[in-house]
Amino acid sequence: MTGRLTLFDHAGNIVQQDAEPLEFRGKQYRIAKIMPADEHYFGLGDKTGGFDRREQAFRMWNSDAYGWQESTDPLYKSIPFYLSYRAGTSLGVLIDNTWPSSFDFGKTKGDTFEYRADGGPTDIYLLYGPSAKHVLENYAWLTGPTPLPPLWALGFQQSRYSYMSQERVLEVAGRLRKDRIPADAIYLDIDYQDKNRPFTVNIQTFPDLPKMVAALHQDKFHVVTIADLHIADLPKQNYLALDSGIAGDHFVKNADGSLFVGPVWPGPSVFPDFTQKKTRGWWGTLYEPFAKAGIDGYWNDMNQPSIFNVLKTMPNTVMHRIDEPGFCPRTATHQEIHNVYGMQNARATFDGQLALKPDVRPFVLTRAAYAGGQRYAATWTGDNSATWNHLRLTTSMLKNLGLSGFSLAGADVGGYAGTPSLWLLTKWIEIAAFQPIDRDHAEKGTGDHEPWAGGPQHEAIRRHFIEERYKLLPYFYTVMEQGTRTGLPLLRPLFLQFPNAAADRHPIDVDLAAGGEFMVGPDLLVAAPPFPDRANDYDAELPSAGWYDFWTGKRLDEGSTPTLTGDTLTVAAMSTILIHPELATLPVFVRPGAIIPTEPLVQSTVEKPVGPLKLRVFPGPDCAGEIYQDDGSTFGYRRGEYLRMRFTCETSSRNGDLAIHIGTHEGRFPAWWKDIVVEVNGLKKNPTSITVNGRATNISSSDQNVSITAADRGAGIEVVVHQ
Ligand code: NBV
Repeated sequence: MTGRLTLFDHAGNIVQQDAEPLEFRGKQYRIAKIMPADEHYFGLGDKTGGFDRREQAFRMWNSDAYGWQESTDPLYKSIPFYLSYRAGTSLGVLIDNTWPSSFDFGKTKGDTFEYRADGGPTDIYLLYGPSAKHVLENYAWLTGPTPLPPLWALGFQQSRYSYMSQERVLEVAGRLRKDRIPADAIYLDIDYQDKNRPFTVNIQTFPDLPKMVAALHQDKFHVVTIADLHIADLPKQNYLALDSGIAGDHFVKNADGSLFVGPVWPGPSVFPDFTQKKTRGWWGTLYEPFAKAGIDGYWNDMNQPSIFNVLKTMPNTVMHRIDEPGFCPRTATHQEIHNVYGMQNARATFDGQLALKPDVRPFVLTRAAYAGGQRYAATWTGDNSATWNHLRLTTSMLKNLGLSGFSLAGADVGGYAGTPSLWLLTKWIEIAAFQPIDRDHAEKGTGDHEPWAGGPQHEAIRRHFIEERYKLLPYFYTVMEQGTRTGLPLLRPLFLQFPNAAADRHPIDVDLAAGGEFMVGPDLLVAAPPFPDRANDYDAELPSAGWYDFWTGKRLDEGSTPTLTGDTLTVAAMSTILIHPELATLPVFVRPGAIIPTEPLVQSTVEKPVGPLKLRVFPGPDCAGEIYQDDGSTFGYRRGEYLRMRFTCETSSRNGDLAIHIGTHEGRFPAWWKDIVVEVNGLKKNPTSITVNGRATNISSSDQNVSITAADRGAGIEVVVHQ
């Protein structure tokens, strides 16, 4: 027995093979696997260093990485899941071991993957696709999908460390409305608290939190407050979070049984023992006054946990108690629990919200996480910097987070540390408008970051992109809902959607020409510049022929912009286009065969759109689309209060007519619209007529597209564009 594993597929091909036998040294062990030369590796959450993990090594130890740069590792999360990808075939590997460990994808030994752990019980799951989509579906089945978020979480969010007073919060919110920048959430960072003590309010600067929240609700904002886990060690001072925690024995202890105390923002602090069910239950109750004040979401920061000591966290010897159904009660050292501590914190917050408001979908934002943490919280990439390089890094970080189960993720827009230049902030807002969490956030002491910073010229561009996001919300939300069933993330790499784009079936995202690209759902491709600070022209790769320009609706191979420069990868279907970057524009392309639902502009998701649903039809192969709607906040959809419609289209090979099928209304949720505008893009010539359910109808046309309006009674509509 060597403990050496070889995995075959049904046809007898080797899928994965250990390079050397399992090796043990005391509690430590090492796994070594062969890395075929053409295999690529993705996942491990938002670790930096490029999209493909090949030739890189990473450590799993959740760390407060303020000021992190491209080479910094470890960061805030440990997600020990990766996909290997070779010629279109993918295997998912989850090494479920919470202990400190490392993944080395051939950095030390060119052709060998090495996993080392300092110890720990380990379950290894090998999830064979063979498609990457199937791997993600299996991974979601195993660790849980990202749940359907409240709709407002997909809106624009405004934050800063910190808006220092109630007046300032209202002023920022008011300015967003006055300047007509659509927005849905505003954040309160630690300074709203009394001396940085979690679950308190500074009544000097926030004299009436419920009143402020009510005013913000009135103005169609949602309010998210930070709620860190370090509880100030202030006995006998009527600090409820501490007193109730002590009374319930909810804090972690040193090996000698004394309370572990460590310094954080509020001074000496104690830390909840989140691996106990009863402690998570107690933690949830601390939110009650905030829920009563109307707070809509919570932000769990500093949960690596961060401590201002030499170790920057708890010593390994601190003891946690594991006590919950399904587990044998025992104690565990911090060394074992560290990497799951933040996830258990987010879990306690999420479950607490459900207990307080059982019919409201919770929104939690967490900095630390472990595999499966997506069940409880959205996440962000921590304290990034206001530099062009950090803007560039967001793409690969968010793609890898999406492949690691976290569909709801973002990076601080504009960069946290430092003040962005005006163009950097503008470009960041442009790109982030297409990323799942769109939250503008900044560190204390930095210059203004809000969309109006720098004057009306920049504000107009930023507004335009945020507006575009709002019009696309039906599409974003539909893709999020699909993800709850398929495990597919909103922001995704191209190879997930187009595994066969290249002749050798390599993942095209690793090509230089695709360096800045990402997909939003199955149909939109954002071709951000691979180096956004460079003014040079760049190539963007499209995974098949016939793509459309999202902004104009024109088919690329027929329009004048941009130039096709040929076919670099010998695949007739794939194309490379030359893009001349402009600071005020962002190339976005649409898959031929997409039908994208869009809505009339609103200033907040609280507003019901006024006007028709617009379906943007981009004829092509596998033509299909969908819209999913519900009340955006409750679990009513589980009781049938949702609306789903499916769309397809096909072009007749006989006469070139384009038939568009608009499905019936499924579910009981009422549509906001009465009419549907069907906009058909990329027609080669003007149609002779368009019929709706067999009757000729009025056509409006521009030089890019033709559209018709049809009444939607929910029974299905047939539109035929006669050529
Ligand atoms: O709560 C203050 C900040 C917060 O704004 C930031 O987003 C977190 O990542 N927080 C870190 C603690 C301060 C660290 C310097």
